[in-house]
Amino acid sequence: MKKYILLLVVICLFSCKNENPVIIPITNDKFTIVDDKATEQTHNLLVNLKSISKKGAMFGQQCSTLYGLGWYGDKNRSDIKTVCGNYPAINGWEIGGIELGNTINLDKDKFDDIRSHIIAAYQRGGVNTITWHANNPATNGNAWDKTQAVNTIIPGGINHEKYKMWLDKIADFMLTLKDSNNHFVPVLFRPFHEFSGDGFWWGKGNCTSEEYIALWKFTITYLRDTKGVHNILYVYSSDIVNTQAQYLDFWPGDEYVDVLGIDAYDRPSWNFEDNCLQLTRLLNHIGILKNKPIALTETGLQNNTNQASWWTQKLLKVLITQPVSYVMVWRNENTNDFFGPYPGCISEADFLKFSKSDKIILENNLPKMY
Ligand code: BMA
Repeated sequence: MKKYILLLVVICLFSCKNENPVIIPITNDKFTIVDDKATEQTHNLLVNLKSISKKGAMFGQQCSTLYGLGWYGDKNRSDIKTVCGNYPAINGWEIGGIELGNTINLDKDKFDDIRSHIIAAYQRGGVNTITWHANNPATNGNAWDKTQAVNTIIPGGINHEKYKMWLDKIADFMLTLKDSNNHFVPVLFRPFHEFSGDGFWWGKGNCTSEEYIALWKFTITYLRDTKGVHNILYVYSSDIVNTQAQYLDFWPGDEYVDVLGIDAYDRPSWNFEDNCLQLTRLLNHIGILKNKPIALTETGLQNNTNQASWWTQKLLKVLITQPVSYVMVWRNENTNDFFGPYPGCISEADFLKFSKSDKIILENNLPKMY
């Protein structure tokens, strides 16, 4: 019976025209979570991520409360909050460098600061997600060093023991994420992102799909079963893709993924509204098949100096038609590398309008997530 309902949904999905909002009921209600020993809060986060998309998309930014344009480390500050009065609902953090035992990440942010911002966001009711631009384990070069490495760290590889020590460092960090009640803070961990492109040593072209899958499965089983880390939801996220097959090329199996993501930035060759809409429709389709929440895990128009209405005319148009659970723009590093709004930027007024849309969820209008 379920098969027929699913088929109906799929037919309905394909028969809907682009301009019509697509609201698709979730019919496959079997709940699955990667870690069946996940803490109650982590479990609740996944349940609520699935349902929040009926209300709207949580909006956020990488490193938003740690720094922004012209400031670093100020208390209770975020460029998003300065522009619209509210903190992001989803907060992104980067732990590249943790594997080396460093006290700062590759962007020179202190892990102690990252930890305290994660805990603070959680205690305010917000959600945190973590990326890992891991060094190349075969060469000790950075994440962009494309020398083949995945085959050296999976079980049987010459750097496998070294990789286990790297994961020990990640586990140590995850296990220090505790609130004042001694509860673990859940995080959405998004390792080995943008796998469909060849930008990183773990991307397509630099490893086979079998190697990537072995790496993904080992990483999860080691953190979960060997190290006993139970405050993680796992996010599988590609770069832009054209087909479902391409998206699922590195798929490790339904039982190894909690959330489906795509990173899709506005780019010169693109009509963002159309192209990103197509992508999120594809993601939504796969999300229904897999019964998992979907997210636009990275997006933005870098250094926007000429599209004053990008937020409402481009991004919002995508978000209002697709049940995306969250959307995150990358960091405001400096005036030559920013993705979010800031006071005085060209899109400030439009961002304020965007933030007031009933489809956009910031920290102040987040339902209880845990
Ligand atoms: C990338 C860039 C890099 C940065 C990395 C990790 O997208 O912003 O400069 O080192 O993310 O934060």
